[in-house]
Amino acid sequence: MGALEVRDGFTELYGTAPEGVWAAPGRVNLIGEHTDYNDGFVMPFALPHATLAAVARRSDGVLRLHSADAPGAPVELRLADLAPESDRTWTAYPAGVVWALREAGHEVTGADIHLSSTVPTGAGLSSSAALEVVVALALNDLCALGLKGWQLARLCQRAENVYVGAPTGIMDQTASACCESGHALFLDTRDLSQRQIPFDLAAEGLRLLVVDTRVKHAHSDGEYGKRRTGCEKGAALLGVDALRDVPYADLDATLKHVAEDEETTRLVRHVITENARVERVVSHLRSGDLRSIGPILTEGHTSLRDDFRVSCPELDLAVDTALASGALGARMTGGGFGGSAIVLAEEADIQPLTKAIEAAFATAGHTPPRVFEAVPSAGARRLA
Ligand code: GAF
Repeated sequence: MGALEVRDGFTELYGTAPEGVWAAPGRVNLIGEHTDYNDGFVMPFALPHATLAAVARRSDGVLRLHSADAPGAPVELRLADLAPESDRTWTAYPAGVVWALREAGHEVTGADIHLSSTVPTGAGLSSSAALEVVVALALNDLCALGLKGWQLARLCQRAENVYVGAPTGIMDQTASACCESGHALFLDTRDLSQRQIPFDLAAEGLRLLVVDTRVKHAHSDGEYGKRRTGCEKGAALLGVDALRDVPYADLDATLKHVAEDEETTRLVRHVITENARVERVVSHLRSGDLRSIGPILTEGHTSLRDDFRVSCPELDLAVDTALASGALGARMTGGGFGGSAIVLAEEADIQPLTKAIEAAFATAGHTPPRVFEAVPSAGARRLA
């Protein structure tokens, strides 16, 4: 759905035109998984798939929310009644953003919002962050709050952690708010310092596929939180603020230190090696050597599967089939437990590779995957 349709949808619903239309994208994470809540490095890029919001301010303390993807009348909420963990439906994400803005002292007095999204939900492609960021950006513009992208990302993370009750890191919201077309975002999640790294696959004759396994995942489920707690335990045992503080050069000595605790050993090893993988990928991209990142992506998958244990049979099948069919590298992306894998491949190999993955899923009796090409696209912006 384009900006005009969302604008018209708003007018039809609320009987008056919106003040503007905004967009915020979903993301793919190239490398740096489960590092963001360890103060580590990540490297996402924005998808062309985005959530659009047509918005108009109100001054009566009422928030009305409607989504083209959830038919029915708008949901009407009173700002004074917004309370953490009071809502288990999709409206918790936009309402949580309004709550977080007001909690931070920003003057938001109400809004009418109509949304429409092309970001697949539950696919590990940050549909929640896109929904949060588009609302935050619209209100930032309309209420002249003057917040920068990284500040909006922090507020959206707070909405998700406290209001929705999902203990996620900061990567997805920052990716949606700050990514740029044709680039991957090298982000230090400790201080949110960022570098835009040119990432032009087509110019090198390469393609990156997303394989949505259609196995739904949810971050508020316990497994994500358990990994997070396990990493915190590892940091405490090692006497550091966060696992980010352990240099890769100290890997062996560090693992000896926690060797008696098998689970902590695995979690710590993943985070330390994954941070190093991000730095290796950045260095290859800086020298224009895109093909060399393939094996690093695959190493990342092995680490997520065996050490962090967040993969699933469908993700492993997508990765293994892609590699057996000539991919340069492949890995699961996002939180895991379902969701999507990414595949880096030569342009000429894309069609046979896609067919091989579809055939492997059919043979295994899995739901057919949704396979599409990911092109690094623009971050959140005003459309109209
Ligand atoms: C999810 C979370 F939302 C992110 O913060 C991040 O931890 C990711 O899983 C794993 O890298 O997308």
